[in-house]
Amino acid sequence: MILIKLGGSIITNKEKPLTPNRNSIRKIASSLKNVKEPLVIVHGGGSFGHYWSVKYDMHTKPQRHKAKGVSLVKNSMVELNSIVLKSFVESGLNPYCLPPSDFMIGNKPLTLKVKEIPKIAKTGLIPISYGDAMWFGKNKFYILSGDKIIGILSKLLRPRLVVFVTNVDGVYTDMKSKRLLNEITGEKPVTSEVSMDVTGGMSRKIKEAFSISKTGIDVFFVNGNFPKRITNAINGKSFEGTIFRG
Ligand code: IP8
Repeated sequence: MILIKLGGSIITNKEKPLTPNRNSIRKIASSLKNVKEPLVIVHGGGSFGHYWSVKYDMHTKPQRHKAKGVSLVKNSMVELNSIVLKSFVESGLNPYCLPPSDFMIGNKPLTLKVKEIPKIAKTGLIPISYGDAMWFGKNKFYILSGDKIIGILSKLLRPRLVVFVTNVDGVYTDMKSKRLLNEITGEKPVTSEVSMDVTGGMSRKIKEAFSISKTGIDVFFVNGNFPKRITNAINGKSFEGTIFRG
């Protein structure tokens, strides 16, 4: 089984609130048609979920929040998820909507539910989950990042490999020289990034990728503007991007 994170940066236009990047979603979906292994996908919030999370000051820490904010964040993610689902159907794939509340309670995964996900993927359906505004309990809500979901699913399901798809070529040494790190084996790279994402952007991804790779799973970072790089990484061909060697 292969786990793919479609970052908000590639499936939405982060400069324009509530604007999907339909072209990228379609191109990625059609290239995934060539993957013969079961797939599980998680997508991020981009200019949908993050737009409202920033407006209503919602973060990953469970807190009391305005009902309006929770509602708008959640609805925007459902909307983005349906755009992704529709595009996958139009590309001849069989997506299966999987809200994180289906397999989480509070901020903990429901292991028995999570273990059913690969079984769904093996039937030819593609479970598609997403970062969301989640009920925590005790009148509190929190923002669950898609990257965090990737970490949870990797730990419990041990996919063959994980791919983070973003709108940049991979992990850079720094944003100034933009030198691409091809392979990361030892120390976690330090990034200096100012993020507009309430969940932490690239730093959060690197943190998750690093700890997944520490459990022996290869984690790739590729640019979704070139969907062939996704399939090349999956098929063990040479690809442009970054690998956190498992
Ligand atoms: O873009 C967060 O998911 P991410 C989604 O994967 C929301 O961090 C609701 C902001």
